[in-house]
Amino acid sequence: MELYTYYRSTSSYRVRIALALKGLDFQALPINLIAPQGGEHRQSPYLGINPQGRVPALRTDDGELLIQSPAIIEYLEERYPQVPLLSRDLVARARERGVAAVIGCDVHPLHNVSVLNKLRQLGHDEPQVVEWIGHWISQGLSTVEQLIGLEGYCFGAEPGLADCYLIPQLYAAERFNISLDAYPRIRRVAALAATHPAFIKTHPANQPDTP
Ligand SMILES: N[C@@H](CCC(=O)N[C@@H](CS)C(=O)NCC(=O)O)C(=O)O
Repeated sequence: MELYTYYRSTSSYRVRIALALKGLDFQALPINLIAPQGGEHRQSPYLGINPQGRVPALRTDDGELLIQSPAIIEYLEERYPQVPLLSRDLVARARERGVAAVIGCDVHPLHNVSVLNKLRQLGHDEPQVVEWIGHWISQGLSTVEQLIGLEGYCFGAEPGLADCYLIPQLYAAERFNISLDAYPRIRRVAALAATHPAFIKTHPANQPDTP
């Protein structure tokens, strides 16, 4: 498989974690979102891969191109069920997907590169942009703190879908200097992930395009 990725893209990071947890090999094809001549994601040939101009995109073993991290992760879960990311229990699965959706639908889209650039274009200065980011990430983490379990990863002894979303979001929180002091459960999950080979391998500091 080939993954179009950018080292600090949290959506790409989610897919990298899912692949690594499942023990699946892939070739990383870096797409530079902040290239000086304009992001590679907004230019040919990448627009031929993903007309939305965003990462990640996955080329499967069968040569099919997939976009959108939730769809890619669901594909991996269904195609390679051996190491499941979701519980068997229907209600538990819905809760795990709920945490993923808080982050993937309600937090990350609000601090995406293009959204922040639009705020700047509309005249918001950097302190306002920073306040915007902090507000939405803190609100999302506060929600997640109340949804996840009291021990282990988000939902138990093994990492799963919710962890694929949470750990990249924590990387973004750190980038934007957002304190995790108020979230002891989340800090516990972060500490566990920091020692897990799949999370170490997929961390933005360890990618082929890490500067
Ligand atoms: N919902 C999409 C979001 C993808 C996305 O927004 N990716 C970001 C990087 S994390 C991106 O490519 N941003 C480029 C831009 O906003 O111009 C997914 O989960 O794959």
